Amino acid sequence: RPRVLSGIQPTADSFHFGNYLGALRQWVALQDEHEPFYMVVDQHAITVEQDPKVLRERTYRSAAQLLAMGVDPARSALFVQSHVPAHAQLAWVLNCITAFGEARRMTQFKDKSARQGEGAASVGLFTYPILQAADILLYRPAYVPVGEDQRQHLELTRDLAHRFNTRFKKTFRLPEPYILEATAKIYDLQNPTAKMSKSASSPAGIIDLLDDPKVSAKKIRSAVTDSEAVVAYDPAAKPGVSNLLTIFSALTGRGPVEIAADYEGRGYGDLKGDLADVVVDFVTPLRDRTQALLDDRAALDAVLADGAARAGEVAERTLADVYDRVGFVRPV
Ligand code: AQP
Repeated sequence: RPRVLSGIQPTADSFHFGNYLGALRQWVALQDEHEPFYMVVDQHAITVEQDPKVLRERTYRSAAQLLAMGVDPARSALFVQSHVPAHAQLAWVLNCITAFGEARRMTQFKDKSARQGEGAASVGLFTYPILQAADILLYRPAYVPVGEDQRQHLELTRDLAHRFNTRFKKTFRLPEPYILEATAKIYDLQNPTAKMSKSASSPAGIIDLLDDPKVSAKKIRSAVTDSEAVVAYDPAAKPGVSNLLTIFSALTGRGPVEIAADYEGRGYGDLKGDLADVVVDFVTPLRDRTQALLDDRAALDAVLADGAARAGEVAERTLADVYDRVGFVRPV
């Protein structure tokens, strides 16, 4: 079975619909035919300041949400990044084969550092894509399921893998991004040309999976649309309505154009009301399952320990090859 790998940051109390539809849903779907490694990337989280107590809690909440949405520890190694030291170790080697200018071109760094002023951004935020390359390459995966915003980082990962393979010896597999076109980018409800984002969206623009379902329903009913009052799927001309149709489609398995046709001669209010019901039906059991999982920390710890042991075994082997190939003396 081909391997897949992906990660998510524990930087919020809840994942949002962008995370879920852009990436996490694919994590669950890929389990049948693949060998997955899925991780909560706490080391990425600290590239911006975190409260230690909150970070620890969010790491558990992240793991619980993943299990609640269907990540199955029998088929997937689910682990916390800092539990597998090989990630940081390989990142150092990759740092040393990355050109400064190459790292500088990463648009996510430009966006995120611009918010705090480039001079104040951490060096960790700057080298984040290189740690991400290490996360991926250690497992030699075929695919990396992510949202569109990660495409550039995946390109860097492939460049670094190719460079290492040519400079030393073939060690890494060049991974392919696994990005589903229809849900590659979910937009902010209040600003439907910007991505739904933990750090950039206003609370009204983002639907959290663990929000009170009544609050999520209200946010959908207040989503920004346009003044045309015609329900149609046209992302360029009607980004707000199309985003709602994309979410509706992803949760029901019906096409966005087909859904739009149901609303012929009706207004946006009807579409929003029905979508709100669909979202409430989806998040209500997910919330309950997450809470039940969070109530048994020992069981969560056990899942994560098992995942780290399985991941660590694979990662250590790759790291040993890398250390050997760059010329490090083997410890006796
Ligand atoms: N709006 C989105 N549409 C589709 N996919 C998305 N992803 C994030 N936002 C959207 C995907 O979610 C996965 C987890 O990403 P992450 O842990 O790196 O989270 P993130 O990028 O920090 O999440 P945000 O909300 O985008 O936070 P900001 O804006 O603060 O960085 C990834 O696969 C990502 O593509």
